[in-house]
Amino acid sequence: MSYADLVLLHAPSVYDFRQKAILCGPVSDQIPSSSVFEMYPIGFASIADYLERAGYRVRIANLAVRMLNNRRFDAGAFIKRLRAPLFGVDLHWLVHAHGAVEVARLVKQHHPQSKVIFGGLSSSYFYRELMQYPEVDYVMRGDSTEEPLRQLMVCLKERMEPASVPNLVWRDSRGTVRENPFSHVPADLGGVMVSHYTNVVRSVLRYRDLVSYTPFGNWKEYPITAAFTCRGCTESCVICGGSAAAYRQFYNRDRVAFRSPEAVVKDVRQIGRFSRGPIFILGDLRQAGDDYAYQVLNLLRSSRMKNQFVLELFNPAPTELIRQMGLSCPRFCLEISPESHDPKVRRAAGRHYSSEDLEQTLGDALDAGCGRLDVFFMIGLPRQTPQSVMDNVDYCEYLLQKFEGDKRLSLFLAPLSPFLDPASLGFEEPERHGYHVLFRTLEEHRQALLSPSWKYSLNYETDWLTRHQIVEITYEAMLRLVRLKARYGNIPQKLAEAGEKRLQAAWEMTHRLDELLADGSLEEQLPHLKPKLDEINAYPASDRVELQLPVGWLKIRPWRALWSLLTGR
Ligand code: B12
Ligand code: SF4
Repeated sequence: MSYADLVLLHAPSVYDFRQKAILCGPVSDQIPSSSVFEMYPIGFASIADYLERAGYRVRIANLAVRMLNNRRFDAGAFIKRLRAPLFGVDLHWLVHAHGAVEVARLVKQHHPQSKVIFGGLSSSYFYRELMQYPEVDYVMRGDSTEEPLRQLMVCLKERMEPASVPNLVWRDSRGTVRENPFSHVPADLGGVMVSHYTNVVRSVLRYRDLVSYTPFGNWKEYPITAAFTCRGCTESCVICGGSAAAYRQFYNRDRVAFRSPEAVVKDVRQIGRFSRGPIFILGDLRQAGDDYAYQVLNLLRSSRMKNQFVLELFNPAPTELIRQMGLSCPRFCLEISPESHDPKVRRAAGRHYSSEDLEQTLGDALDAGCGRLDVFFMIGLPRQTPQSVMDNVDYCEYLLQKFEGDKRLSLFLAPLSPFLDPASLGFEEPERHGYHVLFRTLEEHRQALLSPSWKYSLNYETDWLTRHQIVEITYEAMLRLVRLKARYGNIPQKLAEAGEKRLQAAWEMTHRLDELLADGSLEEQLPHLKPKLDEINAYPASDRVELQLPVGWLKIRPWRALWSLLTGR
């Protein structure tokens, strides 16, 4: 197998998920990944692009997708065949706490001479604890690790101690853990993500390995991609580990760093060369001010791209901006997350706007010709009671009536799961926000992921909802919502039936697991339940199916991609 200077590995959430008997629950229904959380951070592509431009060879291997798509795929044997002095493992999302450390263990087992580096937001949060695992040599902190990594590559090549590499946590020759200053937090992102999508296409061809670069299980059927507008966030939602408050306190970022409108639209053009799938412009465009938002929209308009765009709003927007979205991105899909129908709950969760303003924006989006309008509500918020969750479903019906069952209106409700994010205000100031945090350490979260039911991996309760109530009300409310959508014709009857079947079977299984736990026979019975658990986990999540935008038959354009690589056009 060919040599690389750095191999970036993405682990599944639970390393041996194929052997384990776990009821996953609706933890990932609203993202393209499955409960294996097989999507790797886009930062991998950015790191690879930056280091390749500096003359290094970087290879990405999405082990999670490979394990998911091929039940016989042997991750250990695959890792054994790789050759590199440095292996990077992302622990960006805490849901990978189990898999990431196990993958590091495999790397050390097969390549004891190679170094292992961790990075991502969760690594940056748990860096001290991570350094206690013998399989972790380095942790690189922060949301912008491209340049510090380049400096580390130089040190490794020159056999120098990395004492001057910013953001790096490492062990010196006496085994003492050293924390270098966390000083590389750039405000200017001009030097990164210059050609990361083109670089991915080039690497797929170089290593003849599309699977390892595939972002999630069925990406070839549904090739959604994303263009990033920034690093950080201007908002401070209580449940979010990527909020302004979290970035300030844990990731040393005082201010959001924005990419220029030109850079964002350049990404979009790069994507258009190989994909006709939807493109998600991540982050509310108004974060950098209204001018920025209009500039991006104007550039998108002049790009004349045929791909469908997904845009997001953090709070209601003026009618004129939404009209502009419709003009620049015909059939655009708009996403907004009021979290709760109840303004008191919404405010307690950190979103300060009225339902009237929300409804005005929803109406404006439909009038502006949006192709779909996704509205997300959440379970597990401060001040939210079981009754409030059920009232939220009633509010969904009210919206369907108000907008006359408009088929473009898609309403979603899901639990905050499996974890309340570390670094979020809820996690850091639990009493203030009514949270009870059940696990604090990385190792506790690692073990929690192995629980037989998602109920026991939840790392929180609230003053208003126990874990048991979160699970019960989730199934009750989600079932009612599926039926409601079917009644209003917002989802096809068949999809509703499949969704209902999945929710009902999973709900019953949570009760069965509780009974077995209570009578002390869970451990003995679990292996017998595995086939049933696998079957339930494999039922299609109707929310995920509903979230997929229609794509034409020619979704990926491999020859066009190859041509543009060869010709630079
Ligand atoms: C965009 C986004 C997504 C996109 C991801 C697109 C992608 N492929 O990256 C989508 C919508 C799919 C998503 C999904 C999820 N997300 Co999200 N997401 C975000 C968001 C809004 C922005 C992240 C971002 O802009 N990154 C910028 C890119 C360029 O950087 P990056 O990928 O992070 O990589 C850099 C560094 O992190 C680091 N790095 C990363 N990996 C590695 C590895 C090594 C070895 C090194 C050295 C460095 C390194 O270096 C990179 C380059 O500098 C943040 C919130 C925020 N404001 O930050 C939440 C956030 C990261 N997501 C979060 C969560 C919880 C999730 C989900 C688990 C939610 C769920 N239950 O479904 C899923 C997981 C999906 C999966 N893996 O399958 C939490 C994470 C909290 C935590 N600590 O665990 C955050 C903080 C907030 C939130 N609640 O949404 N998410
Ligand atoms: S959840 Fe709130 S704080 Fe977190 S990234 Fe989204 S808007 Fe920002």
